[in-house]
Amino acid sequence: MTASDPPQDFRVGIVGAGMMGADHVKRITSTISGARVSAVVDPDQPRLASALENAPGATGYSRIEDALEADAVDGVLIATPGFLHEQVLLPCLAAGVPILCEKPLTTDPESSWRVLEAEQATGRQLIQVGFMRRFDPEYRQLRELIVSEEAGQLLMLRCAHRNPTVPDSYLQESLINDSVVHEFDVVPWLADSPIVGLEVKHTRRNRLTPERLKEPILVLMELANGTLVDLEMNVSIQFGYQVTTEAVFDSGIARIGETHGLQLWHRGRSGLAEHADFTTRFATAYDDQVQAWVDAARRGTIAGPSAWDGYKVAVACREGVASLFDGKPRTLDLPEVPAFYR
Ligand code: ISE
Repeated sequence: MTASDPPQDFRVGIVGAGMMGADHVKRITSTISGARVSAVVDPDQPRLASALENAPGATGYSRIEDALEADAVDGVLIATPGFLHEQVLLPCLAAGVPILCEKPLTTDPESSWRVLEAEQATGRQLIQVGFMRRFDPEYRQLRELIVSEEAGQLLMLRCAHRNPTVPDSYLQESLINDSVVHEFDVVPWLADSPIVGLEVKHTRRNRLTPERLKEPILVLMELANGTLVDLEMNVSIQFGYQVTTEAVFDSGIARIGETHGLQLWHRGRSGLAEHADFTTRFATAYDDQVQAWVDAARRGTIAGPSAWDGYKVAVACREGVASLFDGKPRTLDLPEVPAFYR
């Protein structure tokens, strides 16, 4: 290559062509600069074929090992269900490629620890975990406000995480592992203080929730700096998708995630349109996250939550699920952060 040659695009392999994987294929093809989808990996042939339609020039594989062996990718975006993450992460780490891994890192602390060990053996941080809320513009503004102490010290966070409905695959523990998992990452990041205790409480059951679920739930968290956090986790609320946070300070409050946009007065009512799901609510966050990852990966680094962050969340999820089922408060004990992640 000479100095006048255009820089090569970063070749991304997307593993998992379900809802999130297909969304990322479109995002990288149409919105992200400096990258293209070079491979899509999924054992399900119709799903693979449909994702490949949005990735001109990409090759389909049924196993990640084949894409790595063919030297078809410079980086990998993992969008399979969480229980498959470890088996995709390990060969990618062994091949030394940068990884953006959709949340969670893995589904339990033991497997997350194995991933940490494998990453440390490579000698550099290759994993960024896809906790995309850290890239949401309003979350970023709120974090800056907290850090600046413009309205005083942060005293409390009051969060709500509402889904209209959930798919059949969503089980009782998914309330924590699939949904509250986001708050377990973003709350300590916002407040710059780790979770030291948590408790899950049940309110009256929503009669519209599927038979297998008992929700909404209230999750209480205590942070090391004394901040208390409450979270309404609600997945059958029908009206739309909403994720809000109210921060209470010494001398003021701040709110993010409020419904906004075009207000319509019509047929005797006035209103704003609400999001139907997370792909639109967090579209900017997903775009910014993937762009930041691509740019950082090209420089040989990461630009977001690390595998250690993923491990901490796995520990919080284990305790959260335990409290979900027995209602008892839990304290969170973490091993010392390995020097590699300091
Ligand atoms: C889903 O998997 C997500 O990650 C969404 O962000 C979350 O709001 C939803 O509850 C989960 O099921």
